[in-house]
Parts: sequence; structure tokens; C-alpha cells
Amino acid sequence: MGLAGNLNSDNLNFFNSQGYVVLESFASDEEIEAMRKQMDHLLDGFDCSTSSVFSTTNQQKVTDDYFYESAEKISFFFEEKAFGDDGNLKQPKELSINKVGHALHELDPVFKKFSHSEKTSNLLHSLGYKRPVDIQSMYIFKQPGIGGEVVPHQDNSFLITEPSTCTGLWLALEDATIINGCLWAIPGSHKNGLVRRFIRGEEGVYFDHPPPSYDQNDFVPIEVKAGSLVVIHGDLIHQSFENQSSKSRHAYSLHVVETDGCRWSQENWIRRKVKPEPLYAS
Ligand SMILES: O=C(O)CCC(=O)C(=O)O
Repeated sequence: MGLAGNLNSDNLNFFNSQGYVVLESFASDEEIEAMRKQMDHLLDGFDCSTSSVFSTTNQQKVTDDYFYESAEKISFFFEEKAFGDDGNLKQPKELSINKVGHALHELDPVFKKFSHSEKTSNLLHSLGYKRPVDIQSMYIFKQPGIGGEVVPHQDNSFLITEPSTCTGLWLALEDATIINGCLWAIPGSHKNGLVRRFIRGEEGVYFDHPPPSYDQNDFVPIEVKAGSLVVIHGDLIHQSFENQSSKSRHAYSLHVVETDGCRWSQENWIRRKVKPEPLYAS
């Protein structure tokens, strides 16, 4: 593939100073519709008895074999608040799922097409990647009324390479606003390095340090239109709040790491049986 970087110097300067950059209209309306339709189709075929719950406030407790195996599968995770006291879903299954992951980019043709597209590779080339791999993907729903919060974190905590190399590519499949749970970030926080790691040990998963306390006044909202891509530095502190509105906020989140000149940590929760194919080698 002949790679041509597609970030201009303004984009790169913003990314380097703030730790993120928004690329408007990165995905076309057709691409968005294709991904949304494909997710409808996957949800139609989803059997509710084979799933788990996802929560970032309760992550150590809800991490189970279903979660570990999702690294190489298309797996479904419920919202914590999806169930009533009787243990049954309070709303239809398609409005109960927190996210689907973590190998859509590999196993599903529609999500693979976007994840492996030339424009995605060109973007990574602009960021200096030499032999990148898509290491995980998530379709995140932020369901109306029950869409759970994502607590402040850095993506490098969960996808550890030595040295750190993760970048998040977060594509809005619907307009994301303060009302329906857009991303928030602390601009420039990527310059302070990685705060803690999410380790998979013998007894399960744990963080190697307690969470720092953040001043909520330091976060800025990243409100974007559907089709915008938010490029997120792996050390950027970001979060999103619960969606208490009646509007969903679908997004496709893809995480990329370098495989040239760095090591994938054996302490990562992702322990793949099959190594992922690089998007390109330059
Ligand atoms: O979609 C969200 O609300 C949060 C996603 C996120 O933090 C991520 O993909 O790293």
C-alpha cells in the first residue's frame, strides 16, 4: 500500500499539544449507515443467555472468562442498569447492551472494512506508526437512560506495550453532545505520562495503582457530529458520563498499537492465540 499521511500540520500540532484531535467527516454517511445496520443485524442474532455485564466502576468484579475470550470474538456486554430487581431486562435487548467487542475489526466484514481502510492506515502513518495493529474494537451504545459512565482513564493502561504506543480512534456514529454522553478530556494530560496499568494476574485483573483524583473542572467536552473521528493519544485522561437523556450515542472505538521496536506486555488482559496482522509495514 502506498501510504500518504492525511493529517495536516494544524491537526498534528493540535494532537501533540492537546492529546486529541477531531477529524470531521472522517467517515461517510454510507459507512456510518453500513456499520449501524450491521450492528442491528448482529443484535438480532444475539442470544441473551451468552453474555456478561460491562462496568468501568466495577471492572475488577465483572471481568470473567467471557470478557477474556472476547479479545478474539464478537461478544455482547449488558449495561449494569439493564436489569430489574427480578433479574429480567427492563427494556428490549437492543436497548440493554453497553458494548460489543473486542474483535469486530477482525471478524466482521463491515467493521473490518473501515478498520483496515486506506484512510485509517494513512492516519496512522501520519502519526508515525511503522507496523501498527488494530488490537481491539468496541461498538459502544451509551443507551438512552441507562448508558453507563466511563470513568477517567488512559487507553495505554489497558493495552500495554513497552514503550507505550496506543492510540484510540473513536468514531461518532451519532452526534455526541453533553446531553447524551460525549467524551470529555483533560487537554494536554498526555504529557504527564502513564498513571497506572491494568494487569491480568493469576487471581484476575487489578490496577497497579489506585485511581488519582481528578478535578472535574479540568475536563473539556468533545462534542462532535456523526462521522467525526476523535484521535486520542494513549496517555490522554478521558471519560464520559452516564447518558440520562432519551437519545442514544453510538460510537465505534478502535485501538491501535505499534509492533515495530516495542513489546506487547504479557500482563495485558488480551492474550491472543493468534497474532493480529499488521495494517501495513513501512
Ligand atoms: O465511548 C465512550 O464513552 C468512552 C470510550 C473510551 O473511553 C475509549 O474508547 O477509550
